Amino acid sequence: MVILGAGPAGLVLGSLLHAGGVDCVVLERSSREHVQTRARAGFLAAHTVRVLDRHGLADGLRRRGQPHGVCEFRTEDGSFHLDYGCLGHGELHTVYPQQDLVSDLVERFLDAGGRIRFDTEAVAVLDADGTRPSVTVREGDGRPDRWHGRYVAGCDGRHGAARRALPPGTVRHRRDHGVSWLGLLAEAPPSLDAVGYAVHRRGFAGHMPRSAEVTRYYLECERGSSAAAWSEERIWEELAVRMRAAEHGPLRTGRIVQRGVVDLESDVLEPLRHGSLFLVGDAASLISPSAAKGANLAVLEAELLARALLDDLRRGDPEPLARYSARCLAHIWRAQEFSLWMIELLHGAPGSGAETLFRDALRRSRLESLRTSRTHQDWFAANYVGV
Ligand code: RFL
Repeated sequence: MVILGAGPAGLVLGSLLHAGGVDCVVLERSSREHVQTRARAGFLAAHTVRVLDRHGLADGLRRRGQPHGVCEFRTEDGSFHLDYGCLGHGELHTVYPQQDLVSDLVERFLDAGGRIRFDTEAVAVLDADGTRPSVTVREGDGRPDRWHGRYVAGCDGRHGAARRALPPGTVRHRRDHGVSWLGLLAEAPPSLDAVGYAVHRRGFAGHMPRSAEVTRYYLECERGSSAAAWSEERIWEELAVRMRAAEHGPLRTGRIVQRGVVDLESDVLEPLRHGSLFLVGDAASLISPSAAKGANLAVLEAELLARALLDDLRRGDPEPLARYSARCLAHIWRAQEFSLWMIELLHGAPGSGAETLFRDALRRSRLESLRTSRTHQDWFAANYVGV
């Protein structure tokens, strides 16, 4: 089995297959240090923690992860808290930085005897429609090589080699939500005991705790903005205005250690299987970070695929593999729908015409309903923490 990519999807898949006695190798383009320090997600759904627990992969997050169950909305009509851990199915998030999860998974996999080839870029997946696919690679020193396996799992993200191997008939559902965020990582303690969503006429601002010393912030910005054009002073000023610090108390500031502009997009491929090649995680579907679902979907899909592969390879039952794509797509579309709902909740429409005013009134009504309706709150909580 050849697995492309050592992100959450590839590492969970590799661990489960290795534990099930399947010979597999993970090919990763970047260095070990790079994948173990790449800060991205932080909010793990209860289901994700259960999957990791079930397979003995949750020691680190059980020790150092923080349970989290409250979000706060700050709007032009006032502010309110949602104690979502006590609503819906009563489930919490665990806040655990993705780079820590990836570090744990790498260590666990290698300790168990698993193989990861870092600095090895997959160039092409060949013969995916047959029973002996292979992957051509470029090693760190530029040397070409080739790996063969019964199956290939493309866990190499949106721009990886797996997507390039799909036949022309593959359906690609794409949507640009027309919104961009400046994503920031600050060496600053969280300013609220909650995830903060600020809806402001200057644009959205978000506050996501990561640890006692680090906080992720988002600022809605113009499409095409350059992250470098924002000085630290301007970032903190803009965050304070949009998060209404004058009313709710000052933000705890610190050095901005990572920044980048994210265009909010959805991109789902269908089906997620082409012969002996399977797509998992961001390679299968890209989802905007508005609802914090990407890493959670990656883990869910990796477990589904691992089980299906074990059924096929160990018990000779190909049925679960045949259902893999449809099962994942059901989860993916639910997550896409909720993520879109969040985007519409948090952003006004540009301009000042009739469409803008209509969408704005709708958004305010949604927020009011979320503030006052227990049914709506339960629905939100179940979707917010679930995958
Ligand atoms: P990854 O993590 O991108 O890993 C793919 C790996 O494949 C490697 N690769 C290749 N290797 C070999 N050959 C090639 N040709 C290759 N091409 C690529 C890459 O180097 C990489 O190591 O994908 P995976 O495993 O599918 O995991 C997906 C998640 O990383 C992603 O969905 C999340 O980070 C999304 N996301 C969030 N998800 C959540 O569930 N909760 C969150 O709170 C959350 N916050 C976020 C996020 C994404 C963000 N960014 C990236 C926009 C916050 C941000 C800012």
